[in-house]
Amino acid sequence: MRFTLNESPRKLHVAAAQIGPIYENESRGEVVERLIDLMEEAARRKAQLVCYTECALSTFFPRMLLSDEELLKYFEKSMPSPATQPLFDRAKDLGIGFHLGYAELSEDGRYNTSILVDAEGRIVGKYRKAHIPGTAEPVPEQRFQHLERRYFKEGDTGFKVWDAFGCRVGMAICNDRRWPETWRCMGIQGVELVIVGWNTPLTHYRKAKSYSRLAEFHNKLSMQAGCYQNGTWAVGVAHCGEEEPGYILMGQSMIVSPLGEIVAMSYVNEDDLVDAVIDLDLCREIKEGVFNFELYRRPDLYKLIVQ
Ligand code: CDT
Repeated sequence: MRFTLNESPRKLHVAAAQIGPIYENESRGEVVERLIDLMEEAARRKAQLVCYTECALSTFFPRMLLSDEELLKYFEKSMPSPATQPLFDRAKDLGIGFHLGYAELSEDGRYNTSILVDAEGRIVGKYRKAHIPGTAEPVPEQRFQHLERRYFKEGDTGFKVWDAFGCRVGMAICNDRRWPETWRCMGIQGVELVIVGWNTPLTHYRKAKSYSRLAEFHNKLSMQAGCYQNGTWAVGVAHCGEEEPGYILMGQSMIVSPLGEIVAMSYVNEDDLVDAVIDLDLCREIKEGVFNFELYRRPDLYKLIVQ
């Protein structure tokens, strides 16, 4: 069937709920209140789905070397947890769906996790971060660490997609967005909306020599290429700002179209809401065109990728 723009388009109103600095002494309750404020603003704008970032409930603790006991306070043992129940309740009252990233403590270990919650408050999807960056041991010469490999196990869920919000939704977490395999695994399953939260410390980029000036460019490059090459929309959501003197997280929460264009982006490094009404049928123009996988992909030549 030929694709025609505006032929009974499927529309979804999405919002990226960017969160600014979360200080170490801020309680979980205070953070959840900030998230609810953003949700209420999303509802006022009539958004149907509000997306929060990676590990949205606390300061970005992987910068610190913590004991197992100290670590516990950053993790949720259940979802909804007592601290996040008010977020679930408010969402149900408002009839809005949401995406939330959090640090998960499960029986088989600690994961960097995200969930998708429908407008009735049901958890309809769960994803555990696959590409865990940083180190397991502190790097002595670094003032700020990135100890995700110490605190989180590598995710075991793979890249699934869910039929929700009238489309096919997938999730990825921060570093995952830089990997084409993340996008392609979801692309092959017909994804139409990818939700990604991030904590990207510019501190590391500043040390990264040749590409230190390119942090924001690499963010856009990954998001825009992932969308275009798989014909999908994406909502990218930052936890940003100066969390402690000298420790700065990148912003740039954005909504990207299947054509690879940024249609909305935050220009501040604090709590902010960026929203757009997206036309899901626009995905077809790419999926049935330049990236028609059935017609043009050559998986027989791609075996090296998984060997
Ligand atoms: N949270 C996360 O995955 N951050 C990484 C940067 C890690 S720098 C060691 C990112 O890809 O943005």
